[in-house]
Amino acid sequence: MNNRIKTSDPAVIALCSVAESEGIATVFDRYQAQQPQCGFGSLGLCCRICWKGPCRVDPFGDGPQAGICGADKHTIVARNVTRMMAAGAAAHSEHGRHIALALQKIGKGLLPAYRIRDEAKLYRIATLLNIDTQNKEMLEVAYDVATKTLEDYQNQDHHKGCHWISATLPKKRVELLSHLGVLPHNIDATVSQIMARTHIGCDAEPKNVFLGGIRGALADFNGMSLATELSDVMFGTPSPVVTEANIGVIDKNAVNIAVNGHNPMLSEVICDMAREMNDIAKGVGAPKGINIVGICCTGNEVMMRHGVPLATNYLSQEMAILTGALDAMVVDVQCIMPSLPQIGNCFHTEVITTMDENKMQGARHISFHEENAVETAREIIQCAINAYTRRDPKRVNIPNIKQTAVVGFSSEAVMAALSKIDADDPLKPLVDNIVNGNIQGVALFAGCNSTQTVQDESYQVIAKTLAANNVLMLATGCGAGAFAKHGLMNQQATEQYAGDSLKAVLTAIGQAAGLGGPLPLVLHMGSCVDNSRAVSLATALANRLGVDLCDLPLVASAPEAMSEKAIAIASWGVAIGLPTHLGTMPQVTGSDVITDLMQEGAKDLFDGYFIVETDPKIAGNKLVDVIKQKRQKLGI
Ligand code: SF4
Ligand code: MSK
Repeated sequence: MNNRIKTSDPAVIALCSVAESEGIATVFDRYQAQQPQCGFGSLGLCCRICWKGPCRVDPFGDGPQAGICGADKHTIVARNVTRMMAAGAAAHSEHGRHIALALQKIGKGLLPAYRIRDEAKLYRIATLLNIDTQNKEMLEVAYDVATKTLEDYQNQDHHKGCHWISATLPKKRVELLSHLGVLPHNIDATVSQIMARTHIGCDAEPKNVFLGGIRGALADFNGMSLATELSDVMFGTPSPVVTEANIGVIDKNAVNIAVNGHNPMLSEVICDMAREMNDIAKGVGAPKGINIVGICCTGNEVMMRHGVPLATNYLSQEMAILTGALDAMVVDVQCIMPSLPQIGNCFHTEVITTMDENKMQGARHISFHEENAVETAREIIQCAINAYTRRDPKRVNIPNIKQTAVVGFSSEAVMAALSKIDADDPLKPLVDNIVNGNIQGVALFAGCNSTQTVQDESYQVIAKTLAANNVLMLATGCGAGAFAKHGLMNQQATEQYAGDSLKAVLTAIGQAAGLGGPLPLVLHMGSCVDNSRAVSLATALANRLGVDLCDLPLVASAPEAMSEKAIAIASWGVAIGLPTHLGTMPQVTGSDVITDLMQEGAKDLFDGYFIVETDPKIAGNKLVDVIKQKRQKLGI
């Protein structure tokens, strides 16, 4: 591997050579250009909260030990990380608000492009939220579910927690969080309060600031839970589907359109319209018509619901354009590199922004609103078809690298598979196999890609360690993308890497569920907003056993955590009682008060804690040890 190109993905390595020969800078070049990165920032010791700053605290104790206002290193670090959690909560919760508002409009019959695709789930959610469904039409129930959901953005009563947290976490956990004063009552107010309390001259008690951040992280959980569940109602609850992943899914004989970002509102309609417009693409000379591929979490959304192949994950999104065969990249929100239009301009690729609050210099903007979703999707697809006619075949270079992936394991899909073994008590086979040790524990992989590590490598190393130790694995977001691209989300991987007892269980369930073989080694649970799916499953397990989440042999791992959303996810993971591994260094190590709080302090408060370990081999072993300790404590 070229040391400059920090990836384990052979397709990325191949396309970086194209970039190099064409003189195009990629994320890896910009990473190099940033070296050495600021030590103060890396430790979280730089404050830019007011214009007297920036202020920096000397980590070696020789220089200044406080900012101009007097804030010390602990306050500065606490404020910085807490604001990150608020930004993560805002991102997921804006996504959720968009979905909830759309469902409310569907309930009023105002969005003809959309419909309720999972009616049974709508009614289950109504029951969960204590909504009376007697004598109501389905659309009325949809309206009521959306309206009650939106109360989580509006409630002003501090004594009433958000509906979705109360409905989705075990009762014991909700009581603990309430007792600790970290249960959000309103997503927007929680984010706003964090911004207010971290303004200059406000909350300067580091632990108090950090616990305010934890409340923000729990607001993040609330926002993502409602986004996930209501998306299922509108677009269908995922069930297992076989597809492919990595850059080889781009097809030189088709008009290739990549959907990138997070929000499925537009990409769902693009998938529908692509089928309708296929012949137009053939008419301009693309023999295979239109080929939709996914990137990042919009990619995960359409992959798990429609089997749309995944081109790549976050860090390598530029590579899709470097194939010379991508005709359009359509982006919505979050984790979209601002470099894309520049690279698109080196080829014929149309980079199209679609959300009015998320534009990029140099991109074409086609404004998306649900009311005109069909027209917008058609305009975008036509734009891609036009671009195809400008494609230069001599510059097409698609590495033939892809892997089979079986994706779409929503918690409902997992329960459905288990019910094939025990229809009366679907959780029993899982419980029995955890108790008898065939499954030692469960690990949720979440999070991103980061240039701090070698792209996708830690995911693979940790997963192979856990698999050999009979740990059942779930994955979301760009972690799921990594596993799919590297062939760890298929049945062969189970045969190759699972420990004997895990393999036997995955085979029994897979056979019973009609997959003709074992379940994949790592179960794909969706996009990063879908981390709540794993919590639903864990809550069902905890409720079944009458214990709290922290009592179960569950761990979480974010080997390449990078975004503010990932910080928020990891923090609520800790707050709900999960030992949570970070494989990248969080920007908090400048304060021992905060690092202690994230480890020992959090353990005392939540029975969950952060494990920071950048070496994936050691991290895998540490997670296995944590699972063993949990089992011992449970007496199993
Ligand atoms: Fe400096 Fe205080 Fe202003 Fe931060 S808030 S920049 S530490 S003066
Ligand atoms: S896209 S937040 S890099 S998972 Fe969900 Fe991937 Fe992380 Fe963005």
